[in-house]
Amino acid sequence: MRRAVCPGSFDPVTNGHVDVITRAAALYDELVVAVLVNPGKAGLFDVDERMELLRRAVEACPNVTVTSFSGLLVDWCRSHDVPVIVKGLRAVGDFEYELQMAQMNRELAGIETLFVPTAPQVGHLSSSLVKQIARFGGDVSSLVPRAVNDRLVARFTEGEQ
Ligand code: COD
Repeated sequence: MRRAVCPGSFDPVTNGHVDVITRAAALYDELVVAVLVNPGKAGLFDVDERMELLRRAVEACPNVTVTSFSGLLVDWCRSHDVPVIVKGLRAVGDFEYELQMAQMNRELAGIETLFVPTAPQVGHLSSSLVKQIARFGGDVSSLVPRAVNDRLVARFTEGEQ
């Protein structure tokens, strides 16, 4: 059974994440999407809400499951017997940071990293840009799954905080 993990903050999931997850799911028997629990950084959405939005976004992929993790990613990989991390790569900025993490994760635990190059139509997307646009009333409906758009509109336009 070939297994891999797609880790991230996913605050919230964007169409860029969905593209990477969908393509990675086609390469492995089982793909786990793992949301980082970071007590030092409050996100816009809490981890349960991020996981719920992710599950809805990937419901067409039967071999994808969604979970959360805290601490070192390689410790999670070892304890769940997952030997591969999948990351999306957008631009040079991503590459420098991701290469460093990939090398470190391999040194720490022998875990390999597979990089999936972003699809051109979603290469400019990031959760932080999406939040910034939505916060000021911009339309992000073409950038995120529908449930995420609805949730962002509820948060920012309809005053739910
Ligand atoms: N197109 C393609 N890929 C994309 C896009 C897009 N438009 N947007 C995001 N991605 C990719 C990112 O490159 C990343 O691979 C993934 O999707 C998740 O992105 P984010 O922004 O939601 O998540 P990050 O980058 O904040 O997640 C960082 C981790 C949680 C993976 C990292 O901090 C981590 O592993 N933390 C655990 C602690 C640890 O082990 N640290 C030691 C590392 S050596």
